[in-house]
Amino acid sequence: QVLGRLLLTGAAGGLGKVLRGGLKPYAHTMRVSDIADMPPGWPGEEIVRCDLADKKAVDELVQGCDAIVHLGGVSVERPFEEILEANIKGVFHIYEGARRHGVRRVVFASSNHVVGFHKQGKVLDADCAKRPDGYYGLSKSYGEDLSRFYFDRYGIESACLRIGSSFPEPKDRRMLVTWLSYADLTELVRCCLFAPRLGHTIVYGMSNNRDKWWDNAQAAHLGFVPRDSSEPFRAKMEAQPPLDANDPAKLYQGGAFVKMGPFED
Ligand code: NAI
Ligand code: 15L
Repeated sequence: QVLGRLLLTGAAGGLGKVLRGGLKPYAHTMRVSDIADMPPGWPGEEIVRCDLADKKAVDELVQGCDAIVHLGGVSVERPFEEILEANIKGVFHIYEGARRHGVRRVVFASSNHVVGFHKQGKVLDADCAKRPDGYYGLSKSYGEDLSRFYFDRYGIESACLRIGSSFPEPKDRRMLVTWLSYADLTELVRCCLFAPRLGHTIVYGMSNNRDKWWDNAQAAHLGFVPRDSSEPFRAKMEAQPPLDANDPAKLYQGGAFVKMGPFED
């Protein structure tokens, strides 16, 4: 299956670079966008510099696209004002553009930080209470609610990917549980783009790791089967000094994010 034109936001970022290559076989044209500079593309790519906080620019960006993979925004905990522009206004502009231009499907990069204040070891499903662990997690929680509204009101289908930790390798003990390999990320996004029925799906983005805090039973219709595992990195991660048992970064699923901020002027 191949889409006509796919919009990829956040294309200059870590995961954007991965999906810019990884999704290439699945779209005749890929419109890749970021506020940052990007290296020149290949035939079949359209490079558009765009600030997600600029409603008119995002409206033009979305026009003519058949589906959207929305990765763009601030990807770590930051002062609320920064998050408001890039993430909260940004995701609203994306969905408004989708509504206005008839885009029927969006894959939204949410985050495990929507549920970051649940205790480590507890197993969460798609219906668990949200417990955002900061302004960043709150912005992703807003994006999930917004996408639900656009599905209920306008029938725009979305997958909200509660991505764990997607990097070339896990970086610490927590990421032995939360790690999502780049290959599994690419496959997850592919499944979301082409599932016959997506509706509004919440799915946790994790590889087939030994220990699990998340249950994707409610996303079975995606047909996503993670192939990789963090296990080959276990010895290296367990050689790192352990955190104190009472450290909030050790107690909560969100790890160190739960103790970032507040940000004073
Ligand atoms: P990243 O920070 O490397 O990439 C984000 C991109 O968004 C950057 O290229 C940045 O320039 C762009 N951006 C920021 N503000 C913008 C604005 N106002 N307008 C347009 N573009 C803007 O982050 P990464 O790791 O690639 O993550 C991609 C997405 O996945 C993000 O939404 C992040 O929150 C989410 N995510 C990533 C995880 C990970 O482990 N890498 C885990 C959970 C969620
Ligand atoms: C995220 O949401 C961040 O974007 C990423 O940088 C990681 O810190 C990840 O979560 C994580 O929780 O490990």
